[in-house]
Amino acid sequence: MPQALAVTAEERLTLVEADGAVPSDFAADVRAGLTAAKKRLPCRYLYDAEGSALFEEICALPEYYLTRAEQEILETHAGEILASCPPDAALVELGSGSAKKTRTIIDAALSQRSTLRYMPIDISRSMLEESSRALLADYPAVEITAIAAEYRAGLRWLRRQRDSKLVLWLGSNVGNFSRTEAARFLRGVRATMSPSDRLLMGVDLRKSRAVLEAAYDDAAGVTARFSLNMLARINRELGGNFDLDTFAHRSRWNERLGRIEIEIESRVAQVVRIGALRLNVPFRGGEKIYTESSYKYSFVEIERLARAAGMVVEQRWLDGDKRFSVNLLAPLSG
Ligand code: AVI
Repeated sequence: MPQALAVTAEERLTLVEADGAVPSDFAADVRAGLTAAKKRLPCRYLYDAEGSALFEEICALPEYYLTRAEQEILETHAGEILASCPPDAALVELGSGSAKKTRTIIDAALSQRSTLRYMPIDISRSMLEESSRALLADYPAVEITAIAAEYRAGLRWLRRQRDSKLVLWLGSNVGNFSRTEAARFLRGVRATMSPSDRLLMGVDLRKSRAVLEAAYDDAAGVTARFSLNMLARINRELGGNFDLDTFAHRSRWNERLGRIEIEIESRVAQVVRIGALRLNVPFRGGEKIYTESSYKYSFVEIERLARAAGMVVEQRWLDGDKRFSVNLLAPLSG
């Protein structure tokens, strides 16, 4: 009797390290940011293992409605979303992280077809491996090509692929880009798309100051710990001596610019030593380090962003409270 060929999870996983990525240089960026006249630290450094775990906690906080609202939309409309894409489309996910939300889309896809190719792109190789193995264990009909890369290198890799695709960019990750950077990045995504491909983008909406400021400064203080982890990371990796009790997390809604602005404020005048950089950083009492922007969008701003990237919003879905949007973007011809 011929033996059944069991395809193992290992055989369904391909890990690609996209080449040409410019490795980010934490030490150089910390030096540049903390010696600038207006101190700043890039938000991508919030996500070491500690920060990523804290971010997962943020997503479950009562005040941080974004994750639940997006999940509600995906659960309600996944079938409809997939019906708007080519039936054989591979699923590409930008910044896949733990890929929890992706399961909703995968479930819907597998209720319409027998196999699926999933291509997560994420900077964290360990997170990619972990989430891919978890998915493979649960979905025997899924094949994964996981790309360990920064967004830009990931897009270069994607340009060389021939599969038709639905690209997922969820979690309002677009919000951590300035509006100009977001348009530039989406032009890069557009360049990987053929006419029938689609981009599904989760975007947080403009809303009241009270709701927004609570979402970024929760009562349990998890967001504050997430923010201050940036300083803890400097202590761990660069031999800094930041005393976290002398710094405070601050977040504020800037209505004119449509963004939450997150800063870390030194409560006192002090000098912090960063051993590995042979650097003393003086702080005035009340002086701030700018760490993160989280842009919010109106419908018009989303449409403008899509246009600026050579795309058009084909469909849009909202959660019941109308706080969050999931948008299906199609490439404009030409
Ligand atoms: C990852 N990103 C979309 C989050 C946001 O809402 O801007 C990051 C975050 N920062 C503080 N809380 C959440």
